[in-house]
Amino acid sequence: MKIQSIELWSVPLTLRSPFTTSFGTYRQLDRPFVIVRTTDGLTGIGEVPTLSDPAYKAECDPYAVMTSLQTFVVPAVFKRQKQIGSIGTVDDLCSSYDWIKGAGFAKSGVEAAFWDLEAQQKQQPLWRLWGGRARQFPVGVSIGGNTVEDVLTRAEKAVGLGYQRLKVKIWPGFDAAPATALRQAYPDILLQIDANSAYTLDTWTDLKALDDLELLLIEQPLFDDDIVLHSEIATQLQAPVCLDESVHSLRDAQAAMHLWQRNGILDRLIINIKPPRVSGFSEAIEIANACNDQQVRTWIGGMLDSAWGKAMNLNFNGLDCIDLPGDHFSPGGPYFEQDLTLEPLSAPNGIFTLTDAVGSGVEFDWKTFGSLGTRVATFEG
Ligand code: OSB
Ligand code: MG
Repeated sequence: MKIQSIELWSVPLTLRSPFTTSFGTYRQLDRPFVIVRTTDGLTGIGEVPTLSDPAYKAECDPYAVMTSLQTFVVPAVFKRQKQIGSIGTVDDLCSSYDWIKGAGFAKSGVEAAFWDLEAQQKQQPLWRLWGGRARQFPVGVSIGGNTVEDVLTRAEKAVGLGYQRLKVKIWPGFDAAPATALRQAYPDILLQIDANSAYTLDTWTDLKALDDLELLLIEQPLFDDDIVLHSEIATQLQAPVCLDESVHSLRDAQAAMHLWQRNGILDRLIINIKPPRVSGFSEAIEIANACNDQQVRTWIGGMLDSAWGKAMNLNFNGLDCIDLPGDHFSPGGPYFEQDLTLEPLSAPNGIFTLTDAVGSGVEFDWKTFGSLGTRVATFEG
């Protein structure tokens, strides 16, 4: 594959309803997109699902991502192409920028565009390139409300649309109330909570009060960069502890497995795999397989991605080793006022079915992309 150009775009997407987490409320998100054009006329599209600021994690904001892409990542790819003539595989691509520490979100956008290109070149769906199958699987939703009433309204919509797994955002002072209300309203639903690292060593014990709600998991209660302390508090909670923010790589996932194993609770470790948080799909697939080898359950997290990003993640769920429903849909219809695929994604009765369509399985809406977005930079080989 010979790259002709790489364009960086910024696309503002407006949420249909605000999304609240322990670290803030989002209404509009500026999304970097990486558009890779090859000399033989193919175009690959990679979304970087940034949030507005680095409150979720370092380098998950559009400013850091654009700076990394423009200054280091994209130049490294062209430098490698100059050295070896072409970027034949995703491995070639990743090795061109492996030396850059961090910048996982930025790298994941370039990698996503390359997978899209490879799928077109081989005329295959992404799930097949990734060793999956045309699976049917249940999907979940994430509820980012800021009052119990708001949470219940969103949940009611989600359950009405057939979704069978609910995740609710919590924080100190807003945990038992929303979780208990959801459990009372839906006694049999798969229910999980996500703290986005809002608790400390003084406050995490509040979560023990939720242990009789039969939670599927408790996601990232402690610090965004911590694995060790999570492995310690996990011994004192009945619900499995799920890591999100603190897993950046296969090595981090292995470290977590080591610690949970040492504490004799490996069956209570769950890992949320988000491709952009781990630099892209190739690392994400390695994590999924490594967890599966040790019977550690995994699921695919979202970042309020556009339908383009969600479609790619749904292909990743084609891997048999992904165990639990992912954050692939919003609770009440589409996330955004204007989205970036021609057809909206749909999961009748909460079940998504992968097809044989080439690439992500959906058509990118170039018209909406062009009307909302701005081209920030163009690099040529
Ligand atoms: O921790 O999973 C998270 C959204 C923004 C930041 C962090 C998270 C989330 C979600 C989004 O829960 C879920 C989705 O994309 O559907
Ligand atoms: Mg999370």
